Amino acid sequence: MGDAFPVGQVCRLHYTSIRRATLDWATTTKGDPDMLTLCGSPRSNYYNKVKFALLEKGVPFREELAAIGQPETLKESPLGKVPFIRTEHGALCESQVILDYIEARWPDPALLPADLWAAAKVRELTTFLDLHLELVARELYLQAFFGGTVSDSNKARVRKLLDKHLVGFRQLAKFSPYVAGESFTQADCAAFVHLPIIARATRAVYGVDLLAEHGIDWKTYCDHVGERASAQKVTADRKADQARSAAK
Ligand SMILES: N[C@@H](CCC(=O)N[C@@H](CS)C(=O)NCC(=O)O)C(=O)O
Repeated sequence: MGDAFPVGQVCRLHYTSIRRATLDWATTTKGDPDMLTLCGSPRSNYYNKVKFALLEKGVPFREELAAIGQPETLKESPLGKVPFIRTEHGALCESQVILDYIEARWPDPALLPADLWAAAKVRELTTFLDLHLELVARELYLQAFFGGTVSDSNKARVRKLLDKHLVGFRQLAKFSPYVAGESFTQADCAAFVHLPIIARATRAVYGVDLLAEHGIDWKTYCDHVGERASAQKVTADRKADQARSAAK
């Protein structure tokens, strides 16, 4: 995934300018892609978390661009956030809720262990990644990626939180080789898309990659996960979307 991963930046530029439009590729050939539409942008890390899971599971789906906070998006995602999915039952937002729905509806291949305790441990890790790492680091994106400024007091507050939360994450994460252990799980769908952007944001704002400082070798991990065909598609689609936007 490397350094060229300005998801936050591209999200912002993109979402203020795009129109809703159906992307012209059907991402899988198994089943009917009309069953599920993934809405948002290939430049959103949460969108890519869901897309990664759909691709891993071979679930047929379509993709549709949806802009943050726009009236059309608010009709289906009440906080105007992406991603959301559209199914024959209606719309559903929140990436982890979506992953759990997908897991229940299309159980094979499983992205959660059959063992209830092991599955809960995977969810614990995903919660750390989404809530305690990414959501906290997100406060830095304005300065890291958008040319804005984060106040010194907010920088200090976020750093204190990240230092605490990264110790906790390190305690839970296995990286052996997957984030929850020997098997690829939902937690990898989150880790693969979140860790690089958190590293970039902290490096941009604090001059240091806080993940690396806490002994988290996210690059080796992402290189390994990035060998999967589904990860390569997520990355390639993100880059293509960024290139399309830059060319406008
Ligand atoms: N908790 C949400 C977070 C999604 C999220 O924050 N998406 C970003 C795009 S990467 C967004 O929509 N931001 C706009 C906002 O927060 O208003 C999820 O897991 O789906």
